[in-house]
Amino acid sequence: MKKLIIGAAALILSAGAFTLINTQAEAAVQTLQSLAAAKGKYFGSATDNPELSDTAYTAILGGGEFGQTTPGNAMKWDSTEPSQNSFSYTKGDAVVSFAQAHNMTVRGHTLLWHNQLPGWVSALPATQLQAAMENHIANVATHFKGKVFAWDVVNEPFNEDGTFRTSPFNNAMGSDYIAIALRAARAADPTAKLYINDYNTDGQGAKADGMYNLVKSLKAAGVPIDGVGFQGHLAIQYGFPTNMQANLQRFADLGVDVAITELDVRMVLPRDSTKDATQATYYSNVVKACVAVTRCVGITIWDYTDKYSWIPSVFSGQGAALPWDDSLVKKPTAYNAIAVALGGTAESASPTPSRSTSSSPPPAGACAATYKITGSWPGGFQGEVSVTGSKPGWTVKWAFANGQTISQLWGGTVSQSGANVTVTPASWNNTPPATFGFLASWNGTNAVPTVTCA
Ligand code: 9MR
Repeated sequence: MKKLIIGAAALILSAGAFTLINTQAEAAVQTLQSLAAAKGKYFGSATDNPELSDTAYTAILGGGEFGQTTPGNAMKWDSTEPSQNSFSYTKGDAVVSFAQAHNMTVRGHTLLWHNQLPGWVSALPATQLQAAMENHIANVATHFKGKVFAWDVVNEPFNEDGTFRTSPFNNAMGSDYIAIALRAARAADPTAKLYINDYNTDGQGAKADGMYNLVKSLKAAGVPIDGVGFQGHLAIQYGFPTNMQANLQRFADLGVDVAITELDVRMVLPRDSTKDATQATYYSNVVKACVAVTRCVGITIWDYTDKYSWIPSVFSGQGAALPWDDSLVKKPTAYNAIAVALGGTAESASPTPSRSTSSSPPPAGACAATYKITGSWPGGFQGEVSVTGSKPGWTVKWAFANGQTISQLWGGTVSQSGANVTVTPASWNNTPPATFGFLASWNGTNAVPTVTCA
C-alpha cells in the first residue's frame, strides 16, 4: 500500500546514554484500488509470468494501486494442459502467490478459448471433445478453487455479427458447449463467479446483442452464469463504444454481474498531447460507466504499463495504451482521468518520483548521488539528483542508455558527450547536501541510469 510517511524523531536520555527513538504515523493516500473500493468495486491490472522478475514493475503492481490481477496467459489451456491429461500449474500458481502476498484478488482467465489451444485439442475427433473439455475444466477449476473469485469460463465465443464463432468446441457440440462448460465449472468450483468474456461488446451493437441473447437464454434455462466480462480493448481512432453505460446496465438487469476485464486504449503512434487527452476521456468514460452501474464489480486494465502491453506486437504502429508508460512512469492524463472518474482527486503536475537509483552510501570525505525522474511526458522528462556525503566540489556522472539528451540544468554545470553526462556544482551548491535538476528529451525507453559521485 502506498503510504504517506510522517516521521518524527525524539532523543531520550536513558541510563546515561542517548537513545534515538523513531516514531512514524502512517496515513493511507489515494490509490486506484482505494478509490474503487470506496465505490464497492476493485481496480486491477493483468500481469504475466516473465514480468514478475522485473522488480521495478512488481513494486508498482503490488504497491497498492491494484487490488486485483488477472494472469494474461498462465491459466490458459496451452499453459495448464499442454498435453492431454497432463496438467501444469506452475505459472498460474506464481501469479496467485504474488497476488496473495500483495493483497490482490485473482480473476481466472480462461478455461475455454479458441486461441492458445494446444494442437492435441483441435486434433481430437469431435466425439471426444466434450469429455476432454469437461476434464480440462474440472481439473483446472478444482486446482484454483478458493484462489480465484471468478472465472472467464468461455472467452470470445462471438463473431462480430453476433453469431457464434467457429471453434473445435462449437464444431463438436454446437453452442451448447457454453452451457456444458458453465455447468462443469460450477461443479468443480461452486463459489467462483462464472463469466463469459468478449471484446467489441462494450457498446451496443450486433455482437453485444448476440451476448445479451445468449445470457438471457442461459438464465432462462437455469444454466449457472454469474457475470459478463467486457474486455474494453479500445482505440481512440475508432471512436468510443455506443451507449456503454446503458449496455452494461441491460446485462445487469438480466441478473448478472458485469466487469471491465481487459481495458486498454490504444492510439496510432507517436503519442502526442492531443491523443493523450482523447485517451484520457476514453478511460474516464469507461470508469464512469462502471461506477454508474451497481452490478459492475470492477475494472481490470490489460497490464498497467506500455512496457508489457500486447498491442504493439499485434497492431503494428499502435500502442501507448496504458496509464503507465514503457518506463513505468505514470501518465498524468490517463491516470488522473481514472482517479477522478473513481471519485478521487488528480495528482499534482509533479507527482512523487516513481523511479530512482542511488550510488552506495558514501564513506567520510566522499559523496553519493540519487537520481529521480520527477515528471515525464511524450518526448520529455524532468529529473532531479540529490548529492549527499561530505565532499565539497563533487562531480556526478552517469551514462544514459536510451539516447536521452539534457537540454537544461540548474544548480550545476553540465557537459554531455554522447551518452555520458558530467555535472559539477554551481558555487553555492558546492557542499553536500546539494540538489540539481534538469530537463531532458527521451524516446521509447527512459531507463534510470546508475549514478556515481566523486
Ligand atoms: O495478453 C495476452 C498476450 O500475452 C498473448 O500473446 C495473447 C495471445 O492470444 O493473449 C493476450 O490476451 C488476450 C486475452 O487472453 C483475451 N482477450 C484479448 C487479449 C489480447 O490479445
